[in-house]
Amino acid sequence: MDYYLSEELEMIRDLARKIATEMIAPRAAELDEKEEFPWEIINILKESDFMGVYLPEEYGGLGGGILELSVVVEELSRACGGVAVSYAANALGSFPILLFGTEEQKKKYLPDVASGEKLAAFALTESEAGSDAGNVKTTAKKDGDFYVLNGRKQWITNGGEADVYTVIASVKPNKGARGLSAFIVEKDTPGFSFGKKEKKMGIRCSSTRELIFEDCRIPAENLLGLESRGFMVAMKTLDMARPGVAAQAIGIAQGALDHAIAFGMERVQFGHAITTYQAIKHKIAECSTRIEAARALTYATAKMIDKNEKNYSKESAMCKLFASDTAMFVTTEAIQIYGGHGYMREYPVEKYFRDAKITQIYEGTNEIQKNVIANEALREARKNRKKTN
Ligand code: COS
Repeated sequence: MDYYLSEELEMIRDLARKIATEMIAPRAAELDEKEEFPWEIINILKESDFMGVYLPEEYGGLGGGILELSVVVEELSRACGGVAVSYAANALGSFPILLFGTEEQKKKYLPDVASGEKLAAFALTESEAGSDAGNVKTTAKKDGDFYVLNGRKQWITNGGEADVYTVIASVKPNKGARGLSAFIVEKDTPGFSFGKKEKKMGIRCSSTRELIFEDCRIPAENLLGLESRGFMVAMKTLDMARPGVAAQAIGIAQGALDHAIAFGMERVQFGHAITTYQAIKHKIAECSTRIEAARALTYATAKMIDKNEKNYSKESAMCKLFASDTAMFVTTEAIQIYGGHGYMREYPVEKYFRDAKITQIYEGTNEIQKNVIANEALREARKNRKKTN
C-alpha cells in the first residue's frame, strides 16, 4: 500500500531497508545467540545520521518526527527486533528532554543524542511499579543545589550502554503518582551503578539492566519539568513512544511473513508448492491484511503526533495494542507455514516469534493499553454528551 510518503522519507526508508538487509539480517542470529549489544550496527546508524532522525534540526537532528522514527524502526525490525529496540529506546530516553526540557537542557543533551555520540535510556519501571507506574519507590531528596537519589530501577532497555538516563523518582514519597519528578542522570555520576544484564526470551542482543542509585547526587538543574509533575512527564513520554513499539511489531510481523512466503513458495508437498493451497493462501491473506491495518493506524497516529495534537493517548495505545497483537498472530502463523522447520533454530521465524512477544508487554501491557483506550473513549463520550445537552 502506498502511504504517499515524502520523497525525503522514502529515501530514509530505502536506506534503512538497505542497512537492515545487508548489515543487520546476516548478523541477527549470531547477535541473538551471543546476546551481544549491537554496537557495530548502532555505529552504522550513527554514521547514517539515523540516531537523530526524529529530532529538530536546531538540536542537530534531521528535522523529522515520529513518522520518520517509526519508518526507520519498522525497517530495522524486519531484520532484527533486538537491534530495533536498542535504537528505539534511545529515542524513548530522549523524549522527556524533548518534551519537557528547558532550552538549556535541550542544548546540552539533544545534540549528542542526535549525533549518536551519546545513547539515551528511560527509567520508570521498578519491582513494584510495572503497570502501576505511579508506585515508584526510588526517592530524590533535595539537598541544597542537589537531589540525592536512592533506589533501584528494573528492566531498563539500554541500561549500562546508555550515557544519559531520564529517571522518574519520588520527591514526596507519601504522595504516590503526584509526588514524582523526572530527572536527567549521567552515566558516570558517583553513586550510580548497574545490575547484571538480564537473560531474555527475545530481543536478546538488546541490553536490559537494573539501575542502582546509592546516595547519587545530581545537580538540581537536572530536574526535568516541574517538581511533582514527573508522572505526567512519564505518561506523555509513553504516549509519544508507543507508536515506536507498534512500528517494531509491524516490522517483526512483516519480516516473519516475508520469510514464510519465500519458504512456502519453495516447499513442495503433495507435488506442489504449499503456497498453491488455500489453507496457506488464507494465512497469507489474513496476515497481510492485519499488517497493513496496523501500519495504517500507526502512521496515522505518528502524523497526529507530528502535527502537535494535544492529546493522542488513545490513538497511541490503539496502534501499540493492535500492532503487537498482529505481530504475535503473524509470527505464530509464519511458524505454522514453515511447519516443523519453523520450530528449528536453524530457520529464522522462531526468533521473530520470540521477539514479537515483548511488544505485547513493554511500554505498557496490552491490558493497560485497553484501559487507556476505554478511559479516553468514555471521556470523549462524556464531553460530547455535555456539548449536546
Ligand atoms: N497524559 C497526561 N496526563 C496523564 C496521562 C497522560 N497520558 N495519563 C494519566 N495522566 C494524569 C491523570 O490525568 C492524573 O492527573 P491528576 O493527578 O491531575 O488527576 C494523573 O496522571 C494520574 O492518572 P491516573 O489516576 O489515571 O493514574 P493511574 O495510577 O491510575 O495509572 C496508568 C494510569 C495505568 C495508565 C499508568 O500507570 C500506566 O500507563 N501504566 C503503565 C506504565 C507503563 O507503560 N510501563 C512501561 C514501562 S516504561 S518503558
